[in-house]
Amino acid sequence: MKLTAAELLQVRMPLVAPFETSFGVQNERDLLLVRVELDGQSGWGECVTLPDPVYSPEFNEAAAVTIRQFLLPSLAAADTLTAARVGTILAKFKGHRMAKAALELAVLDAELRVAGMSMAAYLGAVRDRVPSGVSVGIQPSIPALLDTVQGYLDAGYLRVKLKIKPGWDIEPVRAVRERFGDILLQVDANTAYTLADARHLARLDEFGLLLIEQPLEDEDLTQHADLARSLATPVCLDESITSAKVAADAIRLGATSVVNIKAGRVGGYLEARRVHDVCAANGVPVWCGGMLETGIGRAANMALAALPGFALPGDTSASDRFYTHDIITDPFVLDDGHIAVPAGPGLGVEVDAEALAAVTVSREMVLSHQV
Ligand code: NPG
Repeated sequence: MKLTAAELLQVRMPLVAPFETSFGVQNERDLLLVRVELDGQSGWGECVTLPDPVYSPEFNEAAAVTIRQFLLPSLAAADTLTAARVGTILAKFKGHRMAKAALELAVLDAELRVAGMSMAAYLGAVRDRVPSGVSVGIQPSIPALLDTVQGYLDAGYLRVKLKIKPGWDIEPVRAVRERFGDILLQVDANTAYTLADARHLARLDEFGLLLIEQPLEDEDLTQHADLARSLATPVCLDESITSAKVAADAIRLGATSVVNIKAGRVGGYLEARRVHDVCAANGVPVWCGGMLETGIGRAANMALAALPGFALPGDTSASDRFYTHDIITDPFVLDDGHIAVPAGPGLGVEVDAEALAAVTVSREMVLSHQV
């Protein structure tokens, strides 16, 4: 197949409530969508960058430039384009994994729609529904936190992840554990601590958490290994794991005993599957992370989370966890704590043109040539 057209969209989706992490508060989700045409067949991809480089070095404007100036021209020059070739074609460009992942997903969607195959089947999914967890941002107070968690448990979420940072860690976790008893509970620090906090973080051990996610800086693999030795709570890496190779290194070092897989962070769903495979080969359980995706990225995450190694509920929540109006015709809903994995061709979801237009800030044809 040949890339015949590509479009870049900036969208701004209002969030149902502010989402606060150790790197800031989001009131809306600004992100990029890409639509490609392969021999005339449309495919959609989502770029999970944020407006600022606070979670990873990538950010929206940089991703747009990278896609326009480097990535799309290279893909357009390929005579035979398939998702499996995207990574190799783009390998000469360093980094920019989220931008690459968005394009690979769009190509894969188009390719699978032509083939009549679902993304779940393509990746090797073994389930038709996935257990759903929810990520709870830093709240203004402990009573507000308890109310928020109560709401999610009432909705049926099977696992709760609390965002933590220095000053908002031991007491919120204690309060949730005391109020809600034996729920599946984990915490996410988004790199907010240093190894000097090891004794403080060990105070979380008494709460029987599933894991503590990314306590230290992205590059601190050895320090995560040191920290892991001083905690009973399992350490799970997110930001640090940028490829299957890094996952293998982190496991070997003892820096991580559980892995959060996000396709954007590792350069695409095919590399995400390789991370899954490396972890499975080492007996390391994985779960699917989330980046406040629209229905497009969410559909792809559900397919990924249906692979056999995804042993823990992921941040694979329903569309209404973040958005009143998703941009797909059938938003993801929670059913008995689970979300159905799309079974139709490609992503298996359809973009709702009107809903998309309502949140589109700009839309530009980046590539359109005669074949
Ligand atoms: O359910 O989509 C979701 C959000 C899960 O907490 C979540 N994501 O650090 O994992 C994270 C965090 C995040 C969101 C990070 C957006 C970066 C951007």
